[in-house]
Amino acid sequence: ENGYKLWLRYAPVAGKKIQEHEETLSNIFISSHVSTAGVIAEELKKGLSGMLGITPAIHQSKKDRSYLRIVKQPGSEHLKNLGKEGYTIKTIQQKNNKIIFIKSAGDAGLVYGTFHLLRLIQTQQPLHNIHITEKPQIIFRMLNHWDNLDGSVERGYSGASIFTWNDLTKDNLQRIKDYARANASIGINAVVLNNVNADPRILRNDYLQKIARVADVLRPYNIRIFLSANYASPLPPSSTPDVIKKQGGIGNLATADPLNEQVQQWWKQKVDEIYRLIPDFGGFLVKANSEGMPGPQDYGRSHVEGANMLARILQPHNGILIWRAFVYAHNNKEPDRVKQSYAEFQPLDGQFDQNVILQVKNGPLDFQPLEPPHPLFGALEKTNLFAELQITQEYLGHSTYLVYLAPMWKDFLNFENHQQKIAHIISKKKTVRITGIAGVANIGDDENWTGHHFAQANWYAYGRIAWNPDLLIDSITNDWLKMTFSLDPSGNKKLLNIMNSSWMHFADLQTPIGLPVTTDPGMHYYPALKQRTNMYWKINAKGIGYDRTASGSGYASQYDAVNERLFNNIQTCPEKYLLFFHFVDWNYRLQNGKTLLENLLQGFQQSINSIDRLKFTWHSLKDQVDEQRYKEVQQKIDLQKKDALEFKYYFVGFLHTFLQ
Ligand code: BDP
Repeated sequence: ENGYKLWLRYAPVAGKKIQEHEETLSNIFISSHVSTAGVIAEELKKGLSGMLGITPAIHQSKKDRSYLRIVKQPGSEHLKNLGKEGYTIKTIQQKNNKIIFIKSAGDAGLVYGTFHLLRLIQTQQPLHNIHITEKPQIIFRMLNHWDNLDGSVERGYSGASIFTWNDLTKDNLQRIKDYARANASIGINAVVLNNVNADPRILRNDYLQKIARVADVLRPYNIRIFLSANYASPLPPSSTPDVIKKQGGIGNLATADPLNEQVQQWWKQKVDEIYRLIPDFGGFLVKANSEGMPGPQDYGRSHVEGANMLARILQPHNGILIWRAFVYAHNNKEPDRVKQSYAEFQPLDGQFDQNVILQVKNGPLDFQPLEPPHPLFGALEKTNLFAELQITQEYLGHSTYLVYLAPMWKDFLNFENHQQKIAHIISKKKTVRITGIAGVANIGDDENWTGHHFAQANWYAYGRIAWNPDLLIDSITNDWLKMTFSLDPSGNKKLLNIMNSSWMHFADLQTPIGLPVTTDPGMHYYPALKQRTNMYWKINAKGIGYDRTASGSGYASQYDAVNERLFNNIQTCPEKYLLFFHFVDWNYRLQNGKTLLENLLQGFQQSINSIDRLKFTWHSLKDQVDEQRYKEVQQKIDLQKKDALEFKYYFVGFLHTFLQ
């Protein structure tokens, strides 16, 4: 096996629990007028033949027999309350017949219900007495691809882009279809196809035509397409191609000023053109005035003016405008860069239009292995907010390290600010209409999609969490393990434990006690410490860290009063964030009674030990895993060990230069 099938392997399952339903699963009835009937039938055939060796008959009418019935009931009050994506699955016994119902008020809900039933079989759950009611907790469950038009992927570690714009053949479309199946199986319903550092050419008609073909493939799986738009698109093309991303557009105007009428007209025509080709187009994602990208501030206009202009043009089409809060403007005078985003956007609360969404990274710095949650969560009452997570392991060992990110995301979602858990801030509508979550994808054209076989788990877990941020991690991980491998229960348990602790062990090495940005400035992989001092943290003979308390940069005051107090005080600051918020003396004693230095060294060693345990465990599962995947994972583990050891030696050596 090469991993291409992801968690949709549909490997044979045996056992009485499933066998007693074979007749039911061999006869499928799908009610008429289900626009997704084709993909539902196709998936069931694939799944049931793989797992149970049966080829189900698809019936148009119901007779007196056992059936799997897939029924759309738009009129049912109960189903309407679950929305078009919600569904129920229920088994009933009618005379001698066992019937499994999947019901929804919408076509999408039936697709999700089908994947759920297949998952129950894959994970060998009993089917005789099920009564499931599901409804997504978050409206937009997105993937953000950072894919470029030339096929490269920014921060991608698993090959080239799967969106091959120069060569969109049938084969590529098949891969895109498999990508859609995988996404639908975990509830992802929206994808941004291109990099936030947007090449303006993506909005050219020739590209839009190709995108429309991709949209046709994704539509039956309930996935809407979004595009990253370059704010300078109305400008003429740049004459210097190497800076095409940052300067120049695809138009012929002299300005991209959002208050200019011609600019507005340009965007209106462009948006109309897009909707003619892709009637269910979702909208734009914009990175503006950050890291050199153009934006309204280039013309003396605010983020509000910039975003609302585009939002008003998308609004009649039911489109939304997602504006990123990740702003590092070169002209910002604030030395502590983590303060910029909140300072810029918190005062704008209430000024954005109703179809504008602010997309905020989980942390204030930049997708670090460990950093405190962004203080904007909970601080905006009248602004739609999407959380942006990173599935690709930019700062988390690329596709070389086995790092399972679900525990990190859970930690973020469980954090409370302004008396609310982030999981609820992003999922419960109070004063805003639109909820959402975005994950920067780790998908590429590698055979196994994600480079590391275990990185598939991050894509999987992200989708499940996006559907329901309150889900328990272990249930997600267990499902993934059972669907991805065919291990005995003790093998599953061993891997579950290793996966769950992998994030903290990684952080112990690369973000120890909350010290962020320890890697090189380009790749964000190899250790680089000297270059990272001053801007991100300080180090000298006395200690290490960054003082972000009231006596330092004052960043802690961007949180609510409870967190501010907690973080400001070295005694109460959670130790995992200690060096993020404080400059700490080498001899300061942590809760375990050991000094800061001792803790750092101990963490490094534990991190290395955890890789040894991983290696040992993986080896013990050799007989249970197919050869190709076994070997490929083993090779990754060896490389991880080597690179982690180097990281450790480098780090310890660096620290010693400051210690007498
Ligand atoms: C940083 C990445 C960079 C992205 C940027 C962003 O290093 O490649 O363009 O974030 O999110 O993490 O815009």
